Amino acid sequence: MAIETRSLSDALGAEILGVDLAGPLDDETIAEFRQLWLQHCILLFRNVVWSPAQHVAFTRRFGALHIMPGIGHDVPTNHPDHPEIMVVSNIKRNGTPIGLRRAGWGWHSDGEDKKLPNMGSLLHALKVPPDQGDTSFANTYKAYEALPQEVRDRIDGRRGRFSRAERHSVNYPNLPPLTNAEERDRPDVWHPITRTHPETGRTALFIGRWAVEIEGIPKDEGEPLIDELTSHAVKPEFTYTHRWRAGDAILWDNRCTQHRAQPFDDETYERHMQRTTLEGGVPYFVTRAGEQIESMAG
Ligand SMILES: O=C(O)CCC(=O)C(=O)O
Ligand SMILES: [Fe+2]
Repeated sequence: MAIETRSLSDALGAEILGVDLAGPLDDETIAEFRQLWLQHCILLFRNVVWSPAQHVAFTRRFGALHIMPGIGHDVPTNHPDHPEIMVVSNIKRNGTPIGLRRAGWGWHSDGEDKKLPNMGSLLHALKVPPDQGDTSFANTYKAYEALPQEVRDRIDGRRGRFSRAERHSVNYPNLPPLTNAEERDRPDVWHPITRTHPETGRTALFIGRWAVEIEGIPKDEGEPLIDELTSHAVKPEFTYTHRWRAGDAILWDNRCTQHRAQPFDDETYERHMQRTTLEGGVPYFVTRAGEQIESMAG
């Protein structure tokens, strides 16, 4: 069966038409979803009505699930009955937050500061504000391919140091600083900033808001280069911004995209999203000579 799709933008993304995710789905359909996902980098499903258990079960068909560690002690991150579901929400119940507020209000790919960045994520919108609370996505294959050859030659296979410890309070100014134990749990990691996608073989730019240093490049050159690459990666021609409707679910591939939640008036409006997360492998880059350059500990 050929699944019908609609393109979301010139940059990336396809909407899947005519499939009810709450119904039974055979392996052939899942395999088709995967091919479409690899091709379009993000897939949108509309009118998804399912329980947390169904959300988890559907995601599992794409791979093993990652359970998000808490960040910022005392802030609940995961669903109380389904730890595989991270709750992104500004809603409070009896004065207590039920999820992580202001998650991802800056460009990133999920888990890029971890040793094993997350392969993919599936975000389901349950409650969204009118006319705001969008999420933007960037196609980092396109960003890489658009770089001038001399920049590619300079950065191909180089690793960047991604540091939760150095960037936590910059990226999450609303959260308490990391405790010593949290800092120990999130050591720095060096990832290749040009990354070979393990399924498509294409190269994507892999650099975002946790990167603080590039291997072999002095700090005074490295920092402006990081700024240049991170802003290049999310130029309008590589991006698509999604205006959510309740019931939308987007499955994105963290190996070839970045995303950011667009800041919204979260004092006035409620926004409630639930996310499952797919476990990833060790990032690597394959050079023209066939050498494989992998991430390494910080
Ligand atoms: O709330 C959003 O739009 C995205 C938040 C985020 O970065 C994530 O769920 O991975
Ligand atoms: Fe995210």
